[in-house]
Amino acid sequence: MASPDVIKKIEEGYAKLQAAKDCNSLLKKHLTKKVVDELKGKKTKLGATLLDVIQSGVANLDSGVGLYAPDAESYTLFKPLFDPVIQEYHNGFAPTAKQPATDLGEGKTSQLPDLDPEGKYIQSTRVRCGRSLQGYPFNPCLTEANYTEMEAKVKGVFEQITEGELAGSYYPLKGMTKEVQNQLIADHFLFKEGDRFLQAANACRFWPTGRGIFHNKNKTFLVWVNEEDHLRIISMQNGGNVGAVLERLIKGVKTIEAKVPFSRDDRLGWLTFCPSNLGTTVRASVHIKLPKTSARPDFKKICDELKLQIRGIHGEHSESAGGVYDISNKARLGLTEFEAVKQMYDGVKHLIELEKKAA
Ligand code: ADP
Ligand code: CIR
Repeated sequence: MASPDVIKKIEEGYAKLQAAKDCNSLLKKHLTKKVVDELKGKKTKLGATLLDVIQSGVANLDSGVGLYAPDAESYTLFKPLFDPVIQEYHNGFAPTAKQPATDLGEGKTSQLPDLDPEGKYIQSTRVRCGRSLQGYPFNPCLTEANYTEMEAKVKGVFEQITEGELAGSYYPLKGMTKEVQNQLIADHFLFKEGDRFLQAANACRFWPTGRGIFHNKNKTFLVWVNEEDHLRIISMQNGGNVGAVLERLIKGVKTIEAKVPFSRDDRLGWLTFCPSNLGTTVRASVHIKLPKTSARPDFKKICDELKLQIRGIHGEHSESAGGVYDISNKARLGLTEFEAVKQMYDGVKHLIELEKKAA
């Protein structure tokens, strides 16, 4: 049972959200009085409460989603809150729906030829997925010893990738110079530091312990360790060759998952800390310049209809710069990995056609 102090904070959080006229988060919408009363006393086996779930969105009223799952059990214990958020974020994925079996798109990448062979619009393409190590909860429930142990475990896996394009080195954040770290962030390879959404979710404890990045020589295959998720596996390169980027990601995911087991839920697919990443966990994106189309007042509406999400040049919660936008698939649950990438592919193809017509 949650303590009276925690219950009081949950009720204060609810009141703060209700009073915030400019707050449009999914948390605010779905954290009704009924849900608060039903869930405020509950606690998972690891001790997580509704307060742990909602505190990021309460502290950050500009959140789009606003909630996180401190552990896997939270998705079931706090279902009356998570289910409607999941349904709205992931294209209507119903409480009775089930994530399809994994299909990364092996043997199908030739269906994704270069979106911009003349290099007129797309600067770079990236596909990432998240994975959680079996046997460990998510950030707020991890101990310092857990972080160190998990890092050692995955470092051991990286050390076995010695041949071919994927071979590289692991660079822990601990000991990395600020200069190197900031350059990696500016070049879009490394996660940023001090994300206020993650901090308020209690996801940055013991930082930089256990955090780091593995990458190959060309920085086309990268793995983030213990940032938002235990692992973020990433493939990226300049230009618009989505098929080649996906092909490399498939190779990377298969190599890693052959050596370490990941948490998967029968209904929700691959488990992640943020409900927006469940299922495939795939975000396939391009950095693209569409001067005419992006200037249209209905640009966001066009992207919404194509099931695309617009982010800024430095990722989530950043602004566009120099007319470059990060355009990706929005939903990650209720479709296969290949379908998620294809959603971005088809949508961006359409946007490029619009741009050509407007010229
Ligand atoms: P995530 O994609 O893992 O959800 P972010 O939105 O914060 O997280 O993006 C992480 C980094 O990846 C940022 O630096 C962002 O600019 C970079 N990035 C995303 N898509 C692309 C792309 N297509 N090309 C180059 N960098 C990209
Ligand atoms: C928010 O609600 O805006 C942040 N908590 C981030 C939510 C979306 N995150 C994501 O897609 N990885």
